[in-house]
Amino acid sequence: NVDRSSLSRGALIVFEGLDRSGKTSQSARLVSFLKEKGVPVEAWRFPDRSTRVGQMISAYLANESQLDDRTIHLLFSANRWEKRVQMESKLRSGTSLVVDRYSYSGVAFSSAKGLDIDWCKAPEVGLIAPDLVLFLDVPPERAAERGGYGTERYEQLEFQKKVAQYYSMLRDPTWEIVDGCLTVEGIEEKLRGLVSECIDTCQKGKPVTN
Ligand code: DGP
Ligand code: NA
Ligand code: NA
Repeated sequence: NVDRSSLSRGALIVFEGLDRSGKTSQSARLVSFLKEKGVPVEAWRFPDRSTRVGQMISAYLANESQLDDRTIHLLFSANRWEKRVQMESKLRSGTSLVVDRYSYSGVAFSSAKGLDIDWCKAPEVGLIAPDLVLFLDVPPERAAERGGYGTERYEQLEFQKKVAQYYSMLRDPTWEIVDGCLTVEGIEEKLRGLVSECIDTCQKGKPVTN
């Protein structure tokens, strides 16, 4: 006898937003909530700095290395591609993934530097499509006030304003825009509702797509 529950797949849930929008803490809170409910789930993030490609990205972000804009764009993309097989097998085995940044960051941050948006999208084609994108919406000025930016390359107000403009061009029906200026608990509550619905739909047989 086949256990039907083992056939249901996990959901690919992606957090997007500007630096300091609260993605990292909200994704951690969401993962603990789902784990407590007994949902099989893992917290992922991109860039995944643990791989060799990820280490090159990390050095670039820390301004320890200089790379051509297209070169670093392709490294960020390669960092997602190198995790694709594992991502698909997790989802198919029933584990949901909550991912802090994905292709939308790839396109928004590189387009904000002036690269052609279609060129930026091309290497992302064929990666697994998210079931739900949770965009934490915080105006760049507000994000900048939050304990200040770190010292990484993109953490500057003028640049973040451009990133926000490109993000707004990338919205699609998988997106839910969540007001990132609400209280931590208010945001958490909204996210929980959106995610529970998404996980249900995936369990009921929504296919995994590229
Ligand atoms: P984080 O570890 O989430 O703080 O991300 C590091 C920085 O890199 C952050 O400023 C966002 C940026 N970033 C994330 N993914 C990509 C990507 O695919 N391409 C580019 N150009 N930047 C990215
Ligand atoms: Na950052
Ligand atoms: Na972050």
